[in-house]
Amino acid sequence: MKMTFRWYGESNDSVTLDQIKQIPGVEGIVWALHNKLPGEVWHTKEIAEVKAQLDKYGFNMDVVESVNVHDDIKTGAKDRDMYIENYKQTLRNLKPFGVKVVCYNFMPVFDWTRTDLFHPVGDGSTALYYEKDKIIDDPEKMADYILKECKGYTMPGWEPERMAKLKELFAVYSGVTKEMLWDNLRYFLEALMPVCNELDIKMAIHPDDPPWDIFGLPRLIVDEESVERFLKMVDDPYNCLTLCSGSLGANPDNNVADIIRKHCDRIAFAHVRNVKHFENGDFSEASHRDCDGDTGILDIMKAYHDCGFDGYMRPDHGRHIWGEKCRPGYGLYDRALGIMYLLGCWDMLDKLSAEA
Ligand code: DNO
Repeated sequence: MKMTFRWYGESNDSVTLDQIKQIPGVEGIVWALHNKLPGEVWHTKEIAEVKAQLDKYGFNMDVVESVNVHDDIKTGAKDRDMYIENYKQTLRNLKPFGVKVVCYNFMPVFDWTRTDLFHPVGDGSTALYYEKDKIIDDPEKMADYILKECKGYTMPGWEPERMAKLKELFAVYSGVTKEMLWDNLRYFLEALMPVCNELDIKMAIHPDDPPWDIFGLPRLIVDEESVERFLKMVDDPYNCLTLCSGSLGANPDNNVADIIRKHCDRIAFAHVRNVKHFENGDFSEASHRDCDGDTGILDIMKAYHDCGFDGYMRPDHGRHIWGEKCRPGYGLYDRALGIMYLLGCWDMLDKLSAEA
């Protein structure tokens, strides 16, 4: 397992590379060109700038999160082939920098969705929160809230220029059924796989977060059955998963450790996050410690270890603790605590298996 840490880039993150360097065990930075809109080609010169920043600290840039997918590809619109060609070109431009895994998602309109970015946890800290009843019929109200509360940071998937066109986006997706979305995903991946094989770059889809339909929009990667359908649909070792325990774990019926055991060879990138469920369907994000949530972090780490997982892992969202001012979910402190917990589990599992 190779431990990584997500960083949004110079002048786009409250956390510095200097700070990340002091967290034990981090080998690589999960990065992206966050100024790029979906569909734009990432140019070599821009990638080289990030590489120079990471090189100073000896971090690799093996994992990109995310190269976002243009809506024309998701909806199967007439320009999709042009955007797929752009995507291929971006992959070609990433190759010389050692990139091995590209994370992306196929969620219509919204990326991950929460109703409260700073919800009190009860110990003085706050965390991202999802209140089911707030996600019923008014996406614009929710988008306004997110844009107002995100403390000036542009959050991936919630770019103001996209949110300004929310009505148009909903109109574009209105005729797209779940089966059409599956077809468009297959079309996209079948076009990319030869290039991924040639470049040795894995495409790693992020599950839908939350893992159910919202605002009448279909969501695909939501449970074991859909994960299986996805992997079989394009049965290629370069068609992989970003297995996000928090996204899948938001549905109490999903057993994330079981999914890992079943599909470990196709997991290129592991997001480890803990979620606490409430009876009415709401959920709160929690510390990475197993007993603080319901995701089964210990079972998850054991499943990865038993399978000999040698892909990339990162702690996922953290709470906001000790008064830290940061991007929602992406502060330094709680994610650094998360890494120490995950590495603590891993080191102990290594020791136990060496002694066995
Ligand atoms: C949220 C993230 C997601 C993820 C994308 C991948 O914090 O886990 O935004 O990066 O869905 O494309």
